[in-house]
Amino acid sequence: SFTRQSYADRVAHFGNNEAARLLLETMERKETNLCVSVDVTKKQDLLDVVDAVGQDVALIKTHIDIVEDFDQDLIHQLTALSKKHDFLIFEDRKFADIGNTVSLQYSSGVHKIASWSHITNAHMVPGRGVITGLAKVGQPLGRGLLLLAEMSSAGSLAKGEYTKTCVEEAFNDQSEFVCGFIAQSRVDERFANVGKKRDLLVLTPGVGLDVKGDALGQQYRTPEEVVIDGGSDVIIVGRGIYGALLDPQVAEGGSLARAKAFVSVREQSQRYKEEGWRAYLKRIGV
Ligand code: 5IU
Repeated sequence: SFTRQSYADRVAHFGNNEAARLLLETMERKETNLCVSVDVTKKQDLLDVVDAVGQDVALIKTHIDIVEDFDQDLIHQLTALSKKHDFLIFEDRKFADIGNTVSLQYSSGVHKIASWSHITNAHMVPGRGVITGLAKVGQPLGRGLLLLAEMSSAGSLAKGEYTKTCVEEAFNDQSEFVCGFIAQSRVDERFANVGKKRDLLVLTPGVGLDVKGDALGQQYRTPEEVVIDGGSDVIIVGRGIYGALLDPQVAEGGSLARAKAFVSVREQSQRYKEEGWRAYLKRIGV
């Protein structure tokens, strides 16, 4: 099973996918399987959180379309931070249209996602054209695609036959542009018989140590549950790390309150980094 192997040993399994190789190499080099998801709506907050957690992560996940004061300089600065701290960028765009449309959404518009995001993701609702449409743009740039095989939210429809088809499409993607899944479990092992099995990454959101969920259907599990029991390769953590920044006192602009919030952000990102890595070492038997 690939989950018993080290990240370093799995690099060679992704000969046709530069983004996956870079991610695994970064995880090994920095000893972290943490991806921080930064869902904030102001450019400076995004950059400040990324700078604060950068040293602890292998990957930063963005929702670039929620940033109110987005401009090209944000991409410039985000890219500079990814070099400074040695991490990759994952725009959580969740493409879900016909191939022709997603290729335009990926390459063009205000955000030009393919030009700066190493990894993005897609729903399989449209059928396999969504993969070929995105591959046309992303593959020449060395990008990688994750299929949304399962979701962390209550009542998700991504289950059963739907999840199985995602695994089938990933195994059958000859181009190997698909490098893994967003999922809550080792879906490639659960459905190992649906195609020609190859190594794929599993990245898992819905990770938190202190609370069980939020008021809008999010459900959290711990890094141990996700990495050891679930066999996931990357933990994706959002508010569990930058939550202190959402305190109304910080929003009101007190610089002392903001400085204190960033102390908490740093502490939490170190905490999740350590928990995730410890779980991984236990899994591979080190
Ligand atoms: N996200 C999920 N669950 C999913 C998928 C994506 O939470 O199944 I697919 C996103 C939503 C948010 C981040 O950007 O991951 C989780 O943030 P919190 O850790 O703050 O809940």
